[in-house]
Amino acid sequence: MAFELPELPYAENALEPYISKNTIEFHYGKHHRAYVDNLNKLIAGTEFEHKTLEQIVAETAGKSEYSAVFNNAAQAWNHAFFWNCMMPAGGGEPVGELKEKIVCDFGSYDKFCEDFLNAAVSQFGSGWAWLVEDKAGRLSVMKTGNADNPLAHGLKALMTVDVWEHAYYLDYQNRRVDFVKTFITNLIKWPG
Ligand code: MN3
Repeated sequence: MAFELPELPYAENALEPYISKNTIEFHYGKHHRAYVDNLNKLIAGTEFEHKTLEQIVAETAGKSEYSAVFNNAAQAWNHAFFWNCMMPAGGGEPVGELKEKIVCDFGSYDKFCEDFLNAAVSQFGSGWAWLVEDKAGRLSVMKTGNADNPLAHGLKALMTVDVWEHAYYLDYQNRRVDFVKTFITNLIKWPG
């Protein structure tokens, strides 16, 4: 049974003017699709064929002999998660319990934004910035390179931004900082 490209939770132009339809067409339609297609080719007839994406990521993380499977499985998971971390007219502070936990663990929502922006901008080369929760329920910000993600480190991902150049270059060129600031202010969809 092969993995399928999950449907986008909104139209390809729904995040304009912050992320263009052109970017989504390439990012979702080409890049995300390629990770899913490559994974299906890599796992056909192997022990991973009937496992979930989460299982494949956990079981191949850090194992060099499975690096291609890990990279494509993790990127398939990361992108499916990322699309659901954004919505039209999103952005701004979360509410309720998540807001309270952010204030408790970061000191303030503004401090969280500062830490998240710093992680996203300082990730050298391709990767991701994340809001994660550890097994004790404590929140923190992390950055990962390439396909790496919190699942591979036993952490729960709550929110992420893709900082591979393909995520922003058509709209923001080299201005990753402007893309991430816009993501925080206008695009985030908080969990729950
Ligand atoms: Mn991407």
